[in-house]
Amino acid sequence: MSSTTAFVSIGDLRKGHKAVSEVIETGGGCGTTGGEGKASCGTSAGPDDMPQEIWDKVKNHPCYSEEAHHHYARMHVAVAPACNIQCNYCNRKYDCSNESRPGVVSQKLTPEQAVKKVVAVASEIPQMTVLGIAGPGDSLASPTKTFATFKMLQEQAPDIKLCLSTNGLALPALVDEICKYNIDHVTITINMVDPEVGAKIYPWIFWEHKRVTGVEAARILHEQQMKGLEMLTERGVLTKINSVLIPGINDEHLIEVNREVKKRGAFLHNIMPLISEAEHGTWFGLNGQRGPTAQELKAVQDACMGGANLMRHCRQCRADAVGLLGEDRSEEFTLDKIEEMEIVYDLDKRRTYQDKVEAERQAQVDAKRAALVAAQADDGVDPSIKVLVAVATEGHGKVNQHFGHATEFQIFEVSKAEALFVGHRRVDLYCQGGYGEDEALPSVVSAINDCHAVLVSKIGACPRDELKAAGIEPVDQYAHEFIEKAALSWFSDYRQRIASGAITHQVRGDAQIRQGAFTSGTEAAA
Ligand code: CLF
Ligand code: SF4
Repeated sequence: MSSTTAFVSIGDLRKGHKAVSEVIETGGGCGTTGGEGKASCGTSAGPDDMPQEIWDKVKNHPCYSEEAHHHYARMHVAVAPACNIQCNYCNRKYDCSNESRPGVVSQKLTPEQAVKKVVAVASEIPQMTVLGIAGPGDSLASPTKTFATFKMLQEQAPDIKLCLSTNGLALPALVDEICKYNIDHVTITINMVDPEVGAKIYPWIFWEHKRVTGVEAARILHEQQMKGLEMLTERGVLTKINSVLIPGINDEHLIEVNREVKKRGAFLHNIMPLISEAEHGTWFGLNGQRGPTAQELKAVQDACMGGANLMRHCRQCRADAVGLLGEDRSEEFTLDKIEEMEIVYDLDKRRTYQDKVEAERQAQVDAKRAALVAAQADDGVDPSIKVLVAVATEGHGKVNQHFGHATEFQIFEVSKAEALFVGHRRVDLYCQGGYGEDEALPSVVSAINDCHAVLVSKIGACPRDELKAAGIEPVDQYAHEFIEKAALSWFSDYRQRIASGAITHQVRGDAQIRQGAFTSGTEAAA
């Protein structure tokens, strides 16, 4: 750590510690400024919670702002094929698990093809505000391709924020290059701060032209990750840490990881579930290493509360994902389709559209505030009651999806004090070809069986009955309303029913599902 630099997280700023601007001043370097004052980040923070300069960087980044992810899209371009380490959850057939999900193979692009694709997407999807390079290998193991792409984009699409994800091994040597291209957002995958733990995750790294194995490999990787994080913090780059939760290997250890990355100025910590199936062919998959349940994931995330701020809305995107988090429109933008498109990059049109998005977002914030005021009225019911609510949504922050069309539910923890996004649960599609798929229903119910209610725009009689039988209330009366408002309104109604004696509050059990989708793979290592 530089002797002139104090590392602080945004959470520290709220408590009155040094602001990012001070860190930048003492550490020198390029980039951004921060400011004094209260700041937090958390996934749901808003403009009142952080310095304006930081809010400007995160407000339309769907990963760095939970609120933004309802409205703004990101895209990845797969220009970085190589990797310089081996993770036991990667079998080099799938996209990089720094930022991906299994079972998909990216169309690899040259930097020129990538830039063409970004401009095409930006002209079709004006709310696409962030371009990330996240594989399919490691973005910094192919620095020439990665930075050539960023350089061209900076010139051709200057309003798009640039973002990259890396395992961190090559990071310290490339931090200055990152700053040169105004890359404001960097993700480092950090699964351990103890090389003994690391040796169970990384069999080898490729370092200084040699393959290094075991604890020594993990030690070098750890040192490079910490150094890279410190250097980014010194320069005011917002750095998010992704950690893969591997039960029995780093579950408890991630609390220490959270503490160490907070000390070094990490902006967000995103703890993601490992999925490790034998058919993926990874070392973990073939050796019986399981992924965490939703409950295990939430328990580790909850144990980290109060440390580095947590991101809980990650969708583990593939390395060529396009669209809102949780949706993938990459099939609409394959190279042959782009060739046939008439591409006009109209900055004014993009700005006009984004102004409308901001108006909608403000309406959502206002609706939530009003609902919170109503929820806080004294009703004589235990004020500490907290419940989980599942929500079917297609975006725009609204309850706007049919139960049968949902492939995931957003989960909100609702109390008198807040409606807090705490994760999402992937489910099998219930409605297929216009008919309910009864075989899918038990798995959907079990995925949300720790929730008291499911908010949907519409639901058929059969799933309605099944949900009720499982003790989950199907609710369609808030169709097309903003999610937090709907969740808080339902909760107020729920409390009134308790107050009137119509129902009694029940504590619900755990969801018995594996959470998320995660392994990956990639191209050959260097
Ligand atoms: Fe991509 Fe990552 Fe940038 Fe986002 S994804 S490089 S920070 S623009 Fe986001 Fe996707 Fe999760 Fe990554 S949801 S996998 S955290
Ligand atoms: Fe690990 Fe595979 Fe990503 Fe390389 S490409 S960092 S081996 S997951």
